Amino acid sequence: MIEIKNRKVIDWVKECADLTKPKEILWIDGSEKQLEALRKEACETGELIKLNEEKLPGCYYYRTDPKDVARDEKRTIIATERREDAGPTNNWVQKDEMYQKMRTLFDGSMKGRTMYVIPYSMGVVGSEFAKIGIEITDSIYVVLNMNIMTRIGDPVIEELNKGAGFIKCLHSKAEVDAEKKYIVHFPEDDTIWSINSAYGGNVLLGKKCFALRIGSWLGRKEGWMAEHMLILCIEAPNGEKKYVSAAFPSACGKTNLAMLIPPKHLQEKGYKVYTIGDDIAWLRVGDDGRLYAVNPENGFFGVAPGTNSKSNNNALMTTKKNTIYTNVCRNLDDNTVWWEGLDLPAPTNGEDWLGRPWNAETSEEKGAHPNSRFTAPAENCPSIAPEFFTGEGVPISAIIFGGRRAKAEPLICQSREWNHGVFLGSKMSSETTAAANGAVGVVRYDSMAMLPFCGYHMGDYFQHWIDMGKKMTNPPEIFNVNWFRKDAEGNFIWPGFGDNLRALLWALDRCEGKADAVETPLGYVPTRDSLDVEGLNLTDEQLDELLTVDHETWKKELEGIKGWYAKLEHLPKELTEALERLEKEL
Ligand code: GTP
Ligand code: SPV
Ligand code: MN
Repeated sequence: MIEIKNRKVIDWVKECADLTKPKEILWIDGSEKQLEALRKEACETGELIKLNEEKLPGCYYYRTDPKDVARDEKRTIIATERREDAGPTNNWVQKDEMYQKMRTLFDGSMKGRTMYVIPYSMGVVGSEFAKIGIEITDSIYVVLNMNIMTRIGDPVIEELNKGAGFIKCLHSKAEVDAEKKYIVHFPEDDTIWSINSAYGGNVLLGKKCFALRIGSWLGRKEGWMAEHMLILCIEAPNGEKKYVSAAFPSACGKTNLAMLIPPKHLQEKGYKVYTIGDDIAWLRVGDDGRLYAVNPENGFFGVAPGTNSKSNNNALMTTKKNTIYTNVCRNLDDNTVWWEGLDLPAPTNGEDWLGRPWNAETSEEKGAHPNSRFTAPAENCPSIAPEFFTGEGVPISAIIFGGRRAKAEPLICQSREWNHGVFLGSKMSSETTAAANGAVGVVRYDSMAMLPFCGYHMGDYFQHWIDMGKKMTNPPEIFNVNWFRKDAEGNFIWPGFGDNLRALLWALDRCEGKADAVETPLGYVPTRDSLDVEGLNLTDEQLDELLTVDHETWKKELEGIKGWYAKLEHLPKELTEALERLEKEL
């Protein structure tokens, strides 16, 4: 490893060591030799289990504390000087008070342990979009995950030695005490402190904490956007490439859409889809007045259950090597992994996510936790786009918002223009999933899929969207989708997954003014004939249900949106006007 010369880094690392009192400090250089030693150590202590080297080379198994299986929104805090900067949707504590409380918790939290220092880059090192973070942690699991999810090693140190700024990320698993768990952001100080968790989004601080919560704060200040979005590329039969980004709440289909495999008849026509990102997008306005996006991550921390060769074969292939599996079910017969929905024989001699014996034939409970995950390098993905590796940013033609709604929201709907699109995103609601602690299946407003991730006042965030629109001469078209409409029997009406490409192609056609649409109070929805439903066996009634904006239903939805807006304290007038127009048209 090259020597770190940046004084600010050296001083900050010392400060953290003085507070947490580790027995030693290890700088992570990203070398295979060092990583391999850490994997070996984690296997010796039982923190990790090495999986079948022939079937799953370089793969490891990890189990969290049973109370530490998802993001914890109640314990996620934005600590600023003034409450109004965090806004009504974030948990807020005055920052000095929070520092004091956290210092008490961190005091000696690494006693007897090694403190790992991980310099990392979000984005391709040295690219226009890239930003640096340093995560200090006492968890080997975090080191190994950060190695997959971000770019680490000497090139990052070189940037720091040139004087690059960095986000200060301090994590300690401490005692993994659920009652003392806090994930705290100090956006005014470029600082994140997380303690008493060892689960993904709470501890891989480059991800939701930096790339979204601190990122959104910086984006507002510096004139760019940090969004909970996938990025994909659609190549038409004539070779033309178009780029789409899409914001869906947690466990609502980003990874699946980003890696989609076109249905057969579209493959035969020559359509291809490539993956650029599955969770986070950083977006900037280019010199040509278009919006450009990069994926700041280097891997995928994806939902395992439901992933199979039919729903998402690209994800499955991505996880065949150098992957860490968290809280899935283990097959003891061949030391491999399994989860609900995987199209491989379920183990009869297995171990569930809690480490208990598990037999598919007799066990009543699930083998894998519903929020069990894989951490896999993006370079493994068969559909990864070359643009992912350049870090230059791709021009976005369409932005898609979408939630998980059994009723009300149509399959796809195009906004009238940018500000109306911002309105569609702001009124997004979705059923909660296992990705966060708490009840599952409860509909809540989750504007732009950013409710848990916006690091500042949601009203100001909407204003930022409006302001970004003004900076673009050629903005993306904005759409809203819903893959999750259910019929009276509770079955999904739309086949979803690869077939979602049909809706995306309608959207891209609309961007060029090509496809037909019906105007509704919500915006433009496809005519029955303009959406490609070849081979789907949808009845006319089903198609109508997917494409109809029912006025009576939407009058009720309107009341919900009003309630949501009332909570947000202040809102751009463009949005309140859009709401009034919707009411009038209904
Ligand atoms: P995070 O990583 O939590 O941000 O989630 P994500 O948005 O990437 O979610 P993901 O793609 O992993 O999807 C989560 C769940 O949604 C899985 O159980 C999928 O099987 C299911 N899912 C994804 N796409 C579709 C779809 O088009 N239709 C239906 N019915 N289910 C889907
Ligand atoms: C999400 O919950 O949206 C995730 C997983 O992508 S985590 O990294 O835990 O936030
Ligand atoms: Mn996510």
